[in-house]
Amino acid sequence: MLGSNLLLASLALGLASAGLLQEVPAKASTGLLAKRAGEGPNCNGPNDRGCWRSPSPAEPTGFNIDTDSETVWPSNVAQGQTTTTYTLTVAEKTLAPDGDGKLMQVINGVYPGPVIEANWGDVLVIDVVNNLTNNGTSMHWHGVIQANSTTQDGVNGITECPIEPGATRRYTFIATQHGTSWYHSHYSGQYGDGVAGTIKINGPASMKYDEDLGTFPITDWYTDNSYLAGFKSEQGGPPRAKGALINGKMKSAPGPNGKGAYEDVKIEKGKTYRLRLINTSVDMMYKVSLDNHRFSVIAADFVPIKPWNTTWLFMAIGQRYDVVFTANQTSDRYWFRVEVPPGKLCGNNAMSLGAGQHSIFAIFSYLNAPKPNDEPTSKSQETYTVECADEKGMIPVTEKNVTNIFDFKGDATDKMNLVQGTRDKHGRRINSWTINDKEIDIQWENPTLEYLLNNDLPTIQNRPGSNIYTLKEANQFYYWVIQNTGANPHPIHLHGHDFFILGQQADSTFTAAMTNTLQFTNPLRRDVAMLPPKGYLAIAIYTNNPGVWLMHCHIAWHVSQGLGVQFVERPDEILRDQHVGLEAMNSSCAAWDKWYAGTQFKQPDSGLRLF
Ligand SMILES: [Cu+2]
Repeated sequence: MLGSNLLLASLALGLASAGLLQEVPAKASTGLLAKRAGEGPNCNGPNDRGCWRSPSPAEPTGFNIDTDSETVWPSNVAQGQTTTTYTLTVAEKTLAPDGDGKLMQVINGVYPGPVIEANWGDVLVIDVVNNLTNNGTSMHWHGVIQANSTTQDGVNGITECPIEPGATRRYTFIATQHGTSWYHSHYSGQYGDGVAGTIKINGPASMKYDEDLGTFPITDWYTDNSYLAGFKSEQGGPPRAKGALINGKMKSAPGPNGKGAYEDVKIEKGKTYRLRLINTSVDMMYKVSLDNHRFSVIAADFVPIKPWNTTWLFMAIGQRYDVVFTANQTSDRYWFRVEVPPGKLCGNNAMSLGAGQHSIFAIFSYLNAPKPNDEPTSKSQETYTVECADEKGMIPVTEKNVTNIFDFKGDATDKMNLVQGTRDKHGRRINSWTINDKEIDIQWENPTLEYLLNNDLPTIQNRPGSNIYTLKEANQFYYWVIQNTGANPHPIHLHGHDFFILGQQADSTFTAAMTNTLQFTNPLRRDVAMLPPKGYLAIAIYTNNPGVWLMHCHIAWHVSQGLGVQFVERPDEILRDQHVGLEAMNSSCAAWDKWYAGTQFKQPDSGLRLF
């Protein structure tokens, strides 16, 4: 087991002052909530969600929605920091979330796994126990930037060896950001089979609300287990999902013949609610809405934004949106709708096949609705633009500008050319994906951090399947254009950072002459963005967090088939400044090697997630 009281103590000591990361050069905060009244200790409440901790002699500026949570967070005991502990036990179990029994791999016997809840700045100590029979595991905390704690990122083959059956690994990290996210296995098919749960970090918000309804994950649901679905995807294209689970529930069809049950959320007329939407799918993007109600979006992934209003909201895999809405309609029951935009390679779902087909549903029910047991009769009030593309126009609360010195060369220093191939590493004819002609193909038992620990980075850098890009310089912007040569849109996810989205354009090949079309002034930051079909995604990464960070497509089949790269950021500093060191790396890898030598179940793919 990694971690100890000693490590935890040194971790707390190391955090005596707030803010560990180099701040992005930024303008002064926008002062969205500069004038607020009635602040007191623990000032967050229905009358003031912008406040988190009032100014005091010990904390002259306090903590609020204008605080740049990428660089500053409440971080010692005097500021209310506590240690929050969870144990997550992964095991096989047959569950029937849609009414049909299916052998799953789940956490603590339930799906979704337990909500990990903490306050902004808390230390999270999470023990992951592997009680599976024939599989390792490895737990990733999606969107958590792991400030100076790349060792805790939970990616087998990159930051750790997998946890073998019977073993426990302790993850220790700080909730430096606030908002909504999820955690999931990065090993084999486990996340599609149920090894996933949600994360709720309490903190300030850019808009008032009365009550927090909590996390609301949406995931595609298959008859096949993940291994089989992934295999079919590789051989012949992605299989059709039978539906989608909303907060772990679904009903196969409206009316008396449907199996399973809808998620049914109770709300009270006149109240304003915060709802934390998360797309936890393996192969599906959605448009979501709540009939007759309007959403104000207040956060994109872990980044607070100025309230952005909509009725339909696009959600890529891995993305989160915190939304606020008011129960201001006739007391009744209303459909919450989830649809896959048809004809755009956004996913293939039997419950959402386009116009005239019924949606994937949950129910929001007013407490005094006249027919509390009937299914809603509400209708969608608006249509949506049919596209598989991110929403546009969201503005981060904390303004950060990207230095505009981007001189696009179009070579491997700033371009990633994505091509769909037809061979895997064994030469079999299948779907595969290359970036600059290479598929990622990590080795579970030889994580990149182990090479660093053993002072042998060149070996892993030169290994073709490692797909490593080295970001040497500290506190600089690195610019990347990901160019999509194919018709499939891809949700691109970065570990260790929120990237800046400089541009996204379908059906377009980026050239140096187009640099002046990019947005450098306070662009949206987040950890998942869509790469449009036959187009490009231009991003900037600010190197303020030494570590080894995976960037990959969050369609599980695609990362399985090679769609990923690793950034090795500031390699000389990675081992120096970690909160939790690598003392246990060699022993935990030795334990994995011993178990793996005796199992017949070997790594069949890129090693990342599927299958
Ligand atoms: Cu993809």
